[in-house]
Amino acid sequence: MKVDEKINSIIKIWKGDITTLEVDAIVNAANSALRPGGGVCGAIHSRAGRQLAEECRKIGHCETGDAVITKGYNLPAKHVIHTVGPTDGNGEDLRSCYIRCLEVLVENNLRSIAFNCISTGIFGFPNSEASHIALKTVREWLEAGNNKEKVDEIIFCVFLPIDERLYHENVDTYFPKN
Ligand code: AR6
Repeated sequence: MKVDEKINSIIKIWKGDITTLEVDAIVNAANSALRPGGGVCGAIHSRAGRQLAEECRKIGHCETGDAVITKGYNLPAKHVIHTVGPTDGNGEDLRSCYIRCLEVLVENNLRSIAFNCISTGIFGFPNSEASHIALKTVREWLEAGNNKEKVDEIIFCVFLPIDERLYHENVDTYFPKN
């Protein structure tokens, strides 16, 4: 993987609560019925307020590996991009979540996004493999076409110490500095 300073300036690893981030869009690790659940989904819905659940109810459904966008309501983030990760450890579906979130971001003329570690909580995807898929997929997406000109900031929001460690260990493989 070659060094690309422009790409490196776009990505960040940040540890903490995704509901506090002032970005164009935060990613929700949703369920296919788009109902308020537990984990990061529960945290996003409680901070956003009841209107978020109402907009999700109108949308109704999201397939595994796909993504849909709503407003952010009471969140500091302007929008929420809801993606449904795999429940069965399917890496292609997890890869698709990252790609669809980025596609939905740029289709809506938005330029900053924060991902959580999709599927690695309640859905049980192995943390290490998930971190490689997240970093590799985002790198490949940024390399494609002129995608790196279309976004300003992509944050990998890690919440657990294990993910903080894995992302810091693996980031240089996909985003080498020199
Ligand atoms: N900020 C950032 N990351 C968080 C936060 C937070 N406030 N809270 C948890 N995480 P999970 P899944 C991390 O379980 O595995 C829900 O019920 C968490 O540590 O939220 O995709 C949905 O409705 C983990 O790293 O999502 C679905 O039914 C990551 O977020 C199902 O759970 C994802 O863990 C989705 O399960």
